[in-house]
Amino acid sequence: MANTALIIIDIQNDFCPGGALAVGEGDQIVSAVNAMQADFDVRVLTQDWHPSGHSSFADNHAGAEPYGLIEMPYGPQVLWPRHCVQGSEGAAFHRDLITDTADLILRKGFRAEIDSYSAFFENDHETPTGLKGYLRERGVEELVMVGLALDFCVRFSAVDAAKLGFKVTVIENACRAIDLDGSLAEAKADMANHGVELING
Ligand code: VGL
Ligand code: ZN
Repeated sequence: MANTALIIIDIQNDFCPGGALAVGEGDQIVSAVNAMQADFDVRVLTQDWHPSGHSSFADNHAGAEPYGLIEMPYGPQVLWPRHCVQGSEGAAFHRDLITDTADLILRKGFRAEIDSYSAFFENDHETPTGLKGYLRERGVEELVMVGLALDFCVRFSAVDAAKLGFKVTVIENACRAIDLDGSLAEAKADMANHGVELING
């Protein structure tokens, strides 16, 4: 699949059982994701990668609790437990994930003042990560996405990609969701509205 890239989102220890922001069964997608990798010519891994003072961490806001909302200059932001701190074991990829054959590892969320769910734009929906240019320069037109979490980083990556004109398919059984206050249903509707195909692979 020469013009198709596999985008593997945030399969990191902190999003797996035992991690700081564990997604239920997050580790159970690893073998399915590994099995898919050889079918793609272009393989991109993303890595949530926050400095210690990151504004999405509840403990950087006096009196705030994880999973609350705050207003940021770019809009509402969920406050998360401290996770995926740059260089920490929690930020490392799950140990069984095949990473050696990745063409690109894209890190995101590295600016303290802004979160970045999407692999394409930070949460202001404006600041680019550079991934669009990378894929376009390599002639990629179609994307298959898998990873964590379906209702946050996979959702926003898929919707942004569709808006940019890529044909996007999300493999639901190779994703797991956080499902915070109806976020999974909202994510599915948002993806469908933007022409993202959600299928079981
Ligand atoms: C994610 C919340 C905070 C994700 C990252 O990878 O879905 N969710 N940071
Ligand atoms: Zn994060």
